[in-house]
Amino acid sequence: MKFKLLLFFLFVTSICLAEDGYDLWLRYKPIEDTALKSQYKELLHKYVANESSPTMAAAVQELKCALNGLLDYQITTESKPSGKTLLMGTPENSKYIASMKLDKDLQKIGNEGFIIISQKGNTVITANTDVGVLYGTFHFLQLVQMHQPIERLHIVSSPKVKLRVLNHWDNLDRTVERGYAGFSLWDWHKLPDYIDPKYIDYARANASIGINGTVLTNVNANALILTDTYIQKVKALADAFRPYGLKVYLTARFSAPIEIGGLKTADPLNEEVKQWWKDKVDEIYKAIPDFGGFLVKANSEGQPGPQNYGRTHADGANMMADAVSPHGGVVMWRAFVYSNEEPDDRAKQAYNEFKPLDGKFRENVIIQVKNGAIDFQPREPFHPLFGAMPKTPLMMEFQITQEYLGQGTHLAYLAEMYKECLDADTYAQGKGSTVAKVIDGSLDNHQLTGMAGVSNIGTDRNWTGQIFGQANWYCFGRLAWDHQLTSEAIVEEWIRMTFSNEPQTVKTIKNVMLGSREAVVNYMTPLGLHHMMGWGHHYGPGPWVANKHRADWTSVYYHKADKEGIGFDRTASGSNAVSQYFPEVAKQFSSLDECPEKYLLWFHHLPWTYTMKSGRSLWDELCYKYQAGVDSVGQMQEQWNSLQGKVDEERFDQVKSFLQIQKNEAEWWRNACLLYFQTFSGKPIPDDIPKADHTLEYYEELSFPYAPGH
Ligand code: GCW
Repeated sequence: MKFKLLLFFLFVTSICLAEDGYDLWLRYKPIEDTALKSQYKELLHKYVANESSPTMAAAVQELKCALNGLLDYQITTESKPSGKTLLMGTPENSKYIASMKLDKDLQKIGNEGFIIISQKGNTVITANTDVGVLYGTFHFLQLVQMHQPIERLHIVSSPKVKLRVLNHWDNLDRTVERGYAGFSLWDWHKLPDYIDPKYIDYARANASIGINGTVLTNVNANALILTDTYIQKVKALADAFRPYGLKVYLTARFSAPIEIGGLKTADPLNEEVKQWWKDKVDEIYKAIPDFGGFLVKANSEGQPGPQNYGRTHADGANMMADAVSPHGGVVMWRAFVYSNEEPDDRAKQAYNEFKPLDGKFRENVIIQVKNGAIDFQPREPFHPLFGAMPKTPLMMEFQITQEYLGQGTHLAYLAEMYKECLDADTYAQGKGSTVAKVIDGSLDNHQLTGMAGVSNIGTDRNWTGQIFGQANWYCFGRLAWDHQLTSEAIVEEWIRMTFSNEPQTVKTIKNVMLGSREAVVNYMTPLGLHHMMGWGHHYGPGPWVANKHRADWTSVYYHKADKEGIGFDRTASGSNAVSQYFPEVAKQFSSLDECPEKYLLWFHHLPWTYTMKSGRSLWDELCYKYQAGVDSVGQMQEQWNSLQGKVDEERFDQVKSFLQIQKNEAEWWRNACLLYFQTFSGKPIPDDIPKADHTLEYYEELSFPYAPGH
């Protein structure tokens, strides 16, 4: 009996302690250190704020909820500051703030930045706009969550890029293309009448990291989203998100005038077509006055576009831009274009297509370019378009969802990948012309700037399917706000808010996360290999994928392994893709001595016997890289296991199980790829690398017809 009681007690305790991840990094768990708690309490006793706007009300609500959790205390409102008061507002909505002479700082921060300053014993969170105050409030609460001192603050912060948007590849039937966290958050069938509380938490989470836009629908677009019925649903979401500074955008299917408009053509130069888009846009703005604009995938992977009518991407983009321009909207036009019919190297095609159009786009068009020239691979060199279109604003497109990085389970902290690209030097205007400077507009003096992240969010209780997926949503937002933050600084914030402030726990989780993306690169596509995943679903290894209806969707197109060697020659003797980079970069990538080994097989086809910097042959190095990836996952597991009892059971167990899946799959990648490449190299796999459990044929025959996200 006693035993049963004990079991019951243990069960109840573990339920109480369980955390399902829903709260993300906004957990607001009680601060246990009583001294710290009373320090905070002293300064956070009372607040003064004008709560008349929905955004100010949201900021105050967040403050109350957070302090209630963190300090177990209800902060009370006052009519005027009297020392040790938290003062929130703008010079417009607070006469106290207006009298504070903060003009110098306020002039620096634009429409969305914020100031947090200690003055006369009060703490002031201010901005030029209410949404700036909201961002400031979240930042302030982050400091408290991280147990930072708040007595003497002077923080002035503003975003480096203007459009900080999530791209949801969500379909109207609620499936999500390349989504591994359940179904789409948008419950279209119940909209507009039912506003799921999750929508509000989604908006809060985005606001907490400064994300200010969301493209609700898949770039492989469905024209129905532009019909009246759906516009009403989109309006309901826009209304729910508005207090949090989150604008909605939609993907526009280029052939919509035919599909839902009854026209015979979608030719962008046709007057009727132009009028149709104008009318459609007017209709949208009537319902949603702050609608953000359109994101368009055109003439890519079967999507319709201006080229169907012999027109250019500029013709198409400008036609839509003219429609949204009177309302202040923008068009984000994707440069992810390539065609099977085009004989040139796929890596060159976007540049070939877009570079000549530089300067031909309307002012409210921004070209959205993926970080690399192929497609969100675990590692790609930066896209040659960055820096190459000085007269056109370019925005970054990163993938947050892990289509090619282990999908729903693998732990891969992506700030490492984002930073690698942002910090890369294009040499467009000499040394120091980084991709980040192209993106933030400073290199070519553009005002319209942006960064998009393909969302990893779905209906799973913890939003992203795996807990560590949350870190990628988080770091995307933080880098869109400030690309100068280091990946390490961001990870520290996230860990402290998501798990714990306990130093050893922070250190251990950091160790698990910081090398995780490199581990994935090593066990999937080391040394510059790319595009070797399974057919269609992209889950698991498929270096043997060949003889399909599109050569550019096969793996052999990219690795070009043969008896002699492996790799894609993109130097002057091959496709000459290197020539699309500025000379300094082209020279580096072309030269075998200077090309970083991490990009070696991206740019060079080399013999299996080629001597690497380590002194090993290319074949041996490849084998050891795969093994290094597997070993890293083993180390991640060990580190994680040491956290048992230090992080809550539910999340501990999920991560533990997922790391085991990752380990098994890392071994699967290693075995499948090495056995396959061995058929060309003809060389032995070094003895100290564990033998594959199965034959190559076994791996080749595995099939996953129901892999999620496909
Ligand atoms: O990465 C590829 C994906 C497609 C996606 C496409 C794109 C939305 O496999 O699923 O389609 O890129 O970015 O348009």
